[in-house]
Amino acid sequence: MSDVARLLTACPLDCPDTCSLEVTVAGGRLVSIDAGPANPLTQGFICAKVKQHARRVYAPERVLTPLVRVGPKGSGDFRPASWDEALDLVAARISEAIEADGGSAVVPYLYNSSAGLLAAEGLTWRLFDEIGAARVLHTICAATAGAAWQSTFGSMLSADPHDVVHSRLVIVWGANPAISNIHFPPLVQKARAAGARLVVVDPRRTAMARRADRHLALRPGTDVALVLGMVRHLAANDLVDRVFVDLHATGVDELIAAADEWTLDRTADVTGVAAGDIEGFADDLASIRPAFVRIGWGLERNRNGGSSFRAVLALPVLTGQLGVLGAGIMSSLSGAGEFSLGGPSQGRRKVNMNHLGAELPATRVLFVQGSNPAVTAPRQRLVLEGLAREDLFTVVHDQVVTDTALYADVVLPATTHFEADDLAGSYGTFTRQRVAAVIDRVGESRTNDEVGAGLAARLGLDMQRYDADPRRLMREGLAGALPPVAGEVEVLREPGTAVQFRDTFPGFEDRKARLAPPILRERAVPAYRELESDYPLALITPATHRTINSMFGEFNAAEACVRIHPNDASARAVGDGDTVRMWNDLGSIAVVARLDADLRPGVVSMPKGLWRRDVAGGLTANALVPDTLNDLAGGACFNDARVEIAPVSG
Ligand SMILES: Nc1nc2c(c(=O)[nH]1)N[C@H]1C(S)=C(S)[C@@H](COP(=O)(O)OP(=O)(O)OC[C@H]3O[C@@H](n4cnc5c(=O)[nH]c(N)nc54)[C@H](O)[C@@H]3O)O[C@H]1N2
Ligand SMILES: Nc1nc2c(c(=O)[nH]1)N[C@H]1C(S)=C(S)[C@@H](COP(=O)(O)OP(=O)(O)OC[C@H]3O[C@@H](n4cnc5c(=O)[nH]c(N)nc54)[C@H](O)[C@@H]3O)O[C@H]1N2
Ligand SMILES: [Mo]
Repeated sequence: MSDVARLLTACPLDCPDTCSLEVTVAGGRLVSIDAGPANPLTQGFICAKVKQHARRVYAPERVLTPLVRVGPKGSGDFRPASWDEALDLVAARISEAIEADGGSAVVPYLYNSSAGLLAAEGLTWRLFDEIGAARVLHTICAATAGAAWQSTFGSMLSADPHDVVHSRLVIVWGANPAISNIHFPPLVQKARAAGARLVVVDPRRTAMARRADRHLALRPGTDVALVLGMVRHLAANDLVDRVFVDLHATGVDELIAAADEWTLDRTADVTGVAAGDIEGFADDLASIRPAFVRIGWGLERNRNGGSSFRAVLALPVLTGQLGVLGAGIMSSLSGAGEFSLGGPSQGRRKVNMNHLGAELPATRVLFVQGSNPAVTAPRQRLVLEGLAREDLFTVVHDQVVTDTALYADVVLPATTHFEADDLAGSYGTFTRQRVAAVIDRVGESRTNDEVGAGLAARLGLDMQRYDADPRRLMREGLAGALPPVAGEVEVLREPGTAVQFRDTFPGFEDRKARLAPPILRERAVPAYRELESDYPLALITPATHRTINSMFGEFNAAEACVRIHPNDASARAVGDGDTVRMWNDLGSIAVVARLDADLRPGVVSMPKGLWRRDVAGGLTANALVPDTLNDLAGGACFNDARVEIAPVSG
């Protein structure tokens, strides 16, 4: 058939892999999505979610025209409106709010975690910046990891995932790549086939942990204690690489002094990991070379997140496990490519994303773009109460009617990345790719930049700065450099050329790693804080293979269940498949229990990204998650939720 085309593009969703895509379009409709050839990491296969992405493009939940609320907040009762009517209304409400209470009464909750660079950093940012709106701090994910890295290594690049094949000791720490970074495990397999040992540090027996030579199933939030125990063991047994640290690090003695109280017994007691495993792991790290550490985001999401992340970064430094191919620390790779559309200046009022619920009472206009805080933010009940307030004017720009959009006064239809040109940066590969419009706009959807421009015109801003043409924005962001063309990849660093302490060094004048910079909340050196709680079970909420955060939840939700270790279940007379009540002081939810011996006792787990309709009663795990902040950069404490569980009688 002549109207069938195979077209090349890239996936900008919030995932490290950044797959190249080859899509089939027939009669103007997207019919299938496969792996494209360009990105060397992602050749051959893509995830099951994006395979089905066409279902979201044409979903019944898709927003096709602007919508204006006619029913009560939360009801989803809207009438269609023209773009002119909708944008006039939004601009008028923004102007009124600024006149009455100043710019800080307007809160632009722009996250765009799953969008390209133009959508995420473009004209809506510029708009809210120029009108002096509040500044929403992106603290919900990776802020802590980023600050920990910056303070230890400055601008030094992450290790390249491809280089893991040269490693003899692979350490996967607080990451679940079999689900959240699916092209990484095959590379680890290659290393293992060549004889590498695999160590996994995770409270759950993940798919990788099951295959590992050593699995340290620590208690959530205790990574810093584990590291300090290892540091003490290394120092006591003369296993610190003194030649390496003398050349390449500062703060070594402070860190070792801080570890002094962390005997193996105490470390085992706090972390729940056997002393022999702690010692054995430390000995491996000191002797098996080269070692590659893939550090994830699981360990930042608790009160000790900054300390833990900083502590883990110090281990390869202390043991001199850097400087050769196959050694290194892989975290976010996003530092490699220059791209800037100016970025926001300092807004008047700063709003930590994790505090959305608490900040809503002082907000008159909430503008949500590329985020779904009704289900992804902590303290869900407080967020929903705030969103239900009649005198809050809420605008949601999204592709589908999300749980957040149900509370909007105005919903604006957004393009998917199959409908607009953009650029895909990457935090898991050293690449930049073109995102290409491969189908026509569905409904009347508009890009984030077009919405920014539409509002700028109505708010009387200088329209020279609001040209939403993607090619022009690409040129501006790339400072004149040519953007990659569709189907080709711009490789920012070739594999084997970003070896830390050989090709890329800490971005400080002395080019040394800083193991004790004074940036943590309480002390310069990483410190462990206990969590006081009357509730005995630690609830964690990791990613699942079915959704990206809450995206695809409209048709592909994970089962709304709580996983619990059989011992914890039997102590509570809970059987597999029983409906249970799970509660703490913040709320109570009813879910099905699944017995799961892969969890460590004392830890229960629920999927992140569920929609409200998936759970009876309409509250998800985030109804039990506190909005406390961790010890670095105001990061989230999702995994500091503590709960109790009981069968629902009758
Ligand atoms: N399929 C899929 N892929 C995704 C996503 C998704 O939703 N679905 N989300 C994307 C996003 S936004 C992100 S940020 C990344 C996140 O990707 P990952 O870094 O893999 O993050 P998580 O799934 O949050 O947690 C990873 C692991 O940390 C463990 N963990 C929890 N608490 C602790 C702790 O205190 N210490 C240690 N050592 N481990 C702990 C969990 O059991 C889990 O197995 O994945 C991205 N990729
Ligand atoms: N309990 C618990 N909660 C968590 C986490 C956890 O571990 N536990 N993880 C946290 C993490 S890691 C993250 S990153 C956050 C993510 O939190 P959110 O950013 O709220 O994540 P998503 O649910 O992916 O929402 C993104 C929305 O953007 C829309 N969208 C995609 N592309 C575009 C576009 O181009 N334009 C517009 N206007 N909209 C677009 C999608 O349809 C989707 O509704 O969630 C956090 N929430
Ligand atoms: Mo994230």
